[in-house]
This record gives sequence, structure tokens and C-alpha cells, in this order.
Amino acid sequence: MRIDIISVAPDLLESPFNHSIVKRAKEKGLAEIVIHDLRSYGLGNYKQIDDTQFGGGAGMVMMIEPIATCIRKLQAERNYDEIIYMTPDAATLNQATANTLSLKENILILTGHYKGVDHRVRALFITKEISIGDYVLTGGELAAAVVVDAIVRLIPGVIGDEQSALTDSFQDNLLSPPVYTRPANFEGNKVPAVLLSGNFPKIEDWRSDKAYERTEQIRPDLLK
Ligand code: 6GU
Repeated sequence: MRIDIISVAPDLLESPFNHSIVKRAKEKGLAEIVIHDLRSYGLGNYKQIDDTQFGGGAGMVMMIEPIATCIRKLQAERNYDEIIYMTPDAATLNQATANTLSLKENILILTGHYKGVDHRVRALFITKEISIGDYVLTGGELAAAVVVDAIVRLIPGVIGDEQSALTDSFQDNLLSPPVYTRPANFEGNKVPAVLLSGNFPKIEDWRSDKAYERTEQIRPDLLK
């Protein structure tokens, strides 16, 4: 999979993609992530990328020309399955969206700043808009890093233990059951006996009961 990201703060994206699973995916050649600095497509000597909004009001709006130039240049090199705009005024990311995106070949992500982008960018170029939750971040970069991490770990071969990604919380719309490792007894706090029983059908039953219980307590909305 190839992921291109257009950003006005490319530095923010360096670190998240050079660690752990995303780094391993890049090293294995399963994911290629390329970051493009929108500023270099800016207008004039000052490389302008934003301007005040028509109709008045506080806050700068990202202009369409630098974004259009950048997107068109990238589109000349490959076809994108999705052109995603990261913005808080969109449907929130969930596991189903991450699963679907992990099957794509080429994804382009535009990260917003300031008051957002000129709405014509959304109308002309964007095929999907994603928020990561009901709160506002300074820019879309951290949100894009979240989306990329959620997608990349699902690409077959990225996670060694094939089972692992599929048994994550949310893959069945339930939270994960509790997990334990050695010691079996920490200062009198014992691991549930069933997990030490070796009775695997019983362990599976216990795990699904606990997953359901925790979901009911913490995220009842997931059960609806
Ligand atoms: Cl995608 N962008 C920004 N700026 N804030 C957010 C967000 C995105 N998702 C949640 N908050």
C-alpha cells in the first residue's frame, strides 16, 4: 500500500511513522508513506497557503490553488482509491473504516489547519472525510497518524501474529476481555483460575462473557 500525506506541518508526521509496527511495515515493503509539504506549493514569494475568509470572520482558510496543484501532481503519478480529508466536522473513524481502507492500493490524505480548507477542495477532490473524535486538534496531522496506524497494522503480513489484529477490541464490536501474564499470583491478587485450567472451550466462553460484560459497562452504545 502507498499512502501520500499532504501537510503544512510535515515534521509532526516524522516520528509516528518511524516506530514499531508502521516502521516494520515500511521495512518489509508492505507500506510506503510519503509526506508532501504543502508550503512548497504555496503562492508567490511568501509561499502563501491560507487567506482570510470571504464574508468575514476570524481565522484563516487554506486556499484551493496550492492544494489543487499538489493533488493534481500526485494524481498524474498514480490513481488514488481514496482522497481523504482529515477534519473534525466529519464522521468519526471506526474499525470498519480502518478495515476497508487497509484493502486499498493508494491513499492520499490531506490534513487541515486553521479554519479548514476552502470548501471547493472538498467538493472537487475529496472522496472521504474522517474525524478521529469529538474534540478539536490544532491540525489534522496527529489525526492522520492515527488513521495510518489503524490501517497499516491490518495489512496482511505486518503483524507477525496473524490472529492478533483480528482479535483486537472492536473487530466484533466488543471491547477486549481482560488479559494476564505471569505471575499467576501477585501479592495475593490471583489470575482467574479458568485461564490456568487448560480447558480451551471454557476459556473462550469466559473471554466472550467478559468482553460482553465490559462492553455493557463501558461502551453500551456498541451493543446497539
Ligand atoms: Cl481529523 N482534525 C482536527 N483538526 N481535529 C480533530 C480531528 C481532525 N479529529 C478530531 N479532532
